[in-house]
Amino acid sequence: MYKNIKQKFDKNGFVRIKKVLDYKLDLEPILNDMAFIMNRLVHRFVSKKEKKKVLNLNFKKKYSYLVRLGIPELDQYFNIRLPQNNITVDSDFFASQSIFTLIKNKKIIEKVSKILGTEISSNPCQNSRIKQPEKGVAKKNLHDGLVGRTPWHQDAGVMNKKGQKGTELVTCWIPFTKTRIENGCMLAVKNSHKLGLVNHDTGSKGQVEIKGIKSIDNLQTIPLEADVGDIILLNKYLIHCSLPNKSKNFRISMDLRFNKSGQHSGRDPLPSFVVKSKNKKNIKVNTYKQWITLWEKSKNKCLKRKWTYKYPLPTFKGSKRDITNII
Ligand SMILES: O=C(O)CCC(=O)C(=O)O
Ligand SMILES: [Fe+2]
Repeated sequence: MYKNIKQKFDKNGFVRIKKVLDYKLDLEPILNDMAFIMNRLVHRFVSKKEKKKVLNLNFKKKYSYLVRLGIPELDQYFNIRLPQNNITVDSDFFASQSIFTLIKNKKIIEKVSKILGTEISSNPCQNSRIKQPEKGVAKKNLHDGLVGRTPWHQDAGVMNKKGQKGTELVTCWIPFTKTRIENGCMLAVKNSHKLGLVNHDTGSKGQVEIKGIKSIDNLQTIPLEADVGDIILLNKYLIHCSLPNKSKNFRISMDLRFNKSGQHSGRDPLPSFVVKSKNKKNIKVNTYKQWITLWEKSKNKCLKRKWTYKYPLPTFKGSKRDITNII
C-alpha cells in the first residue's frame, strides 16, 4: 500500500482524502451565500406577480426557475472568478467572505502542502459548478463544464503558456453534494498524468478539449466519486472529464487551485497570493477586504481590452502529441 498522500498522488495523478471538511463549518456557509445570490436574482429578474411564490421555493427549485428564465450568463453570478470575456466595470462574481475563508482553509492547505511543500499560493484558476439533472440543462449548455458535462482535458491546458509547463499546480476539487457516477462525478484516464501535456482543441463554448478519446477502446478510466467533506487533489496533467448528471438531484462542486509560490499563476493578471509560508511576513492577504481589492485591481487592468485571460491551446507541431497517438 502507498504510505502517504504524496506517494498516492504521484502514483495515480490524484488522491481522494476523506473527511477533511465539516459540512456545517466549511461548506454550508457557501451554500447559504448562493441562496442569498439567488434571492437577489429573483428580485431583479422575476415578475412582481410571481416573486413571492418564487422566493418561497427551496434551493433547487429556485435555481431551476432562474435557469428557465434564460438569464444571460447565469452561471457567472455563482462563479468564483471574473468572467473570461466581455468584462465590464459591473462584472460581478461570487466573491463572498465564505469563499475567501474556504481558500484560506487550514485543513485544505495542510493537505495540499503534503504535495507542494511549505510555500504555497492560491491560484486564480477556480470555478464553482452547479449542475442540475441533465434534463433541465439547455441543449447549448450540455457540454459546458460549469453547468453540464465537462469535456476531457488536463488542467494545465487552461493556463497560459508560462503556466502550462513551468508551474506546479494542484487542483483541489470539493464536493458540496455526494458525487457518484449517476450524478456526474469526474472520470480520469488511468496513469495519464505521466504523459505530459497533450494536444488540446477548442471544444463547446470555447473550452479546451482533448479530442479523440472516445475512439480509444482499451482506455482504462477511473470514476472519481466523493462524499461531502472529502476533497480530491489532481495533478495538472491528469486527463479527466465529468460525466452527465443523470440523477434527480443537483451536483454542486468547487475547484480551487494552488501552486508553489514564486511560480506563474498561468492566469495573469488575476490575483495569486501566498496562503502558506515558513516566513509569516510573506502572507500579505489576511482579510476579505484585501482579497476583494486584489480582484478589483485586476478587473481594472482588463477593462480596456475587455477580456480577462486567454489560454492558448496547448498544441504541438504535427499530431505527435494527439492522445490517439500516445496511448
Ligand atoms: O467538476 C467538474 O465537472 C470538472 C472539474 C475539473 O475539471 C477540475 O476541477 O479540474
Ligand atoms: Fe479539470
